[in-house]
Amino acid sequence: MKINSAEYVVSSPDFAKAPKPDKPEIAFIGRSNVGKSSLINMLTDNRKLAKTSATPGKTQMINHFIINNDWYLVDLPGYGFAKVSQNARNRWEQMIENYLRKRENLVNVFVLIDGRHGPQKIDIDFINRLGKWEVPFSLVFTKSDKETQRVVSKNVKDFLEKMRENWQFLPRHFVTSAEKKTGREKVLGFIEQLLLA
Ligand SMILES: Nc1nc2c(ncn2[C@@H]2O[C@H](COP(=O)(O)OP(=O)(O)O)[C@@H](O)[C@H]2O)c(=O)[nH]1
Ligand SMILES: [Mg+2]
Repeated sequence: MKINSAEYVVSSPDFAKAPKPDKPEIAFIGRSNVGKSSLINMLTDNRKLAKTSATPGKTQMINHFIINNDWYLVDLPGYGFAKVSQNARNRWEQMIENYLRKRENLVNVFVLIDGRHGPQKIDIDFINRLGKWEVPFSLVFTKSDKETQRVVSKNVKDFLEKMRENWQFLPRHFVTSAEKKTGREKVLGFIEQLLLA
């Protein structure tokens, strides 16, 4: 897919206040600092679209961008930021669960996983909840330039192995680097397929 335009639309505190669901929507989520903003900027070829933040966990809104005047790209607030209160965490849970379960134009969620590490419980738990809610998702292993290919491949393999404990079918997965633009064509090609389906 060629990206002709990418524009910020709005930030919403909950799904009910998000834009009218009149276009297909692809969302991105993951642990704080996993490289979500960097990936969105890399995919859209826009260095400032999703603000790459040095203070993780700060943006607690559902952020809508419109791509090619045709579909919405959604940047969801990250999970697993240690310094937020239980209260803020509960609010996040509620907002995310509502959005993921009720957003009628949601086509797919990309769950970002830090490719430098082995499987983390927090990511597996989140994915298992997606399963319970029957939300379609794929995996993106980020920051692949920060480790050797061998280590990243092992991390991916171990993650998928871990998923097998709960899942009969494994999701599509991609390996990316925002730094090196690795995986850009594959992810965009997959989004194109999703939008055609
Ligand atoms: N080397 C490298 N660093 C990355 C990559 N993606 C993100 N980062 C860095 O990781 C940190 C967190 O990235 P950010 O996109 O803000 O993460 P977010 O909190 O998930 O939105 C920043 O310092 C980024 O520069 C990548 O693919 N390669
Ligand atoms: Mg971010």
